[in-house]
Order: sequence, then C-alpha cells, then structure tokens
Amino acid sequence: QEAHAAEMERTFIAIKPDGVQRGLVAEIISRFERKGFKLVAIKIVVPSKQFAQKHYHDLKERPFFNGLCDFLSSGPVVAMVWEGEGAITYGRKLIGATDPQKSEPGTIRGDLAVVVGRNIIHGSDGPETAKDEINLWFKGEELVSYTSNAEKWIY
Ligand code: RTP
Repeated sequence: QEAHAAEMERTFIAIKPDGVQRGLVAEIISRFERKGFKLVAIKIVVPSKQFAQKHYHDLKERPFFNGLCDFLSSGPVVAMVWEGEGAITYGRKLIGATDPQKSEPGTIRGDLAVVVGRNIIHGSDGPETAKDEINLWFKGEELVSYTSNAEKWIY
C-alpha cells in the first residue's frame, strides 16, 4: 500500500493568479478529479517575486522572464500536487499548449484562456521538474497519502 503510493507518478499543478481571480479554481480541479487523478496536496499562497524567480529559473534568459515573475507573484496562486498513472504527461494534455491560441478546444487553456501571458495554469513538464517543483512549493508533510476507493474502478 505505502510502497505503491510512493511509486505513483506525481505532478505539480498551479492555478496562476488570473485563474484564481477569474473564479476558475473549481473548474480546473474538477477536470483533474474527473479524469481520475488523486489530489495529494493543495494550498493557496501569494508567492514572493523571489519565489517566482526560483520557480521559473529555467526561463531566466527569456525576454518575458521578469514580467512572468511579476505576474506569478501578483496575487493568489493555488498550488497542488496530483497523483496517478501518467499524471505528468496527461496533466500537460489536460492543460493544453502553452499559447492558448494554439491549445485545442477541450483543453483547459483552449477552453478558458486567450493569451500566452495569461494562460491560467502551470503544470510540470517532466519527472525531474515535477520533483523539483513539488519540493519547492511543498514540505513533505503537506503531501497526503491515502487510499482512494475509486482506484478500484478507474486506472
Ligand atoms: P508552464 O510551465 O507554465 O506550464 O508553461 P509551459 O511549460 O507550457 O511554457 P514555458 O515555455 O515553460 O513558459 C512558461 C510560462 O511563461 C509564459 N510565457 N510567456 N512569449 C511570452 O510572452 C511567453 N511565453 C511563455 C507563459 O505563462 C508560460 O506558461
């Protein structure tokens, strides 16, 4: 039981300030929940600019880095960890392409966002970043292991 939970794939998902301000928290959580992923951590925080810079450190050479960090630290962010088979890759699929003009209808960004600078959600892009981002945003004890009965029916 415990070992199984420890091996299960986890991804870091954040609803950015625009998603929170627009009242899309429940809509976004619902999509991950209905898919069959398991919510193992959640909190609402206003990240400092320094924290945003840490989160986006891979993008520090990009021209939009400063504006992006200002934006992420401009208001409340809902930080979450979702668990399940393929949670990282499929989470990205649920989210859709980075630029909402290119994300398919049916995806979170395709259905709910319009421009790349206000694309409402973040999701880890691979196993290494998922681990780093979960460690950056959460303490170990904030992750909750529990058995979901639904796992008997949804894989
Ligand atoms: P995310 O990490 O937020 O899920 O986004 P991503 O991997 O799909 O895209 P990435 O290239 O890592 O960019 C991270 C975030 O930077 C903002 N961005 N702005 N041209 C621009 O103004 C621009 N390009 C990217 C977006 O908010 C993107 O999600």
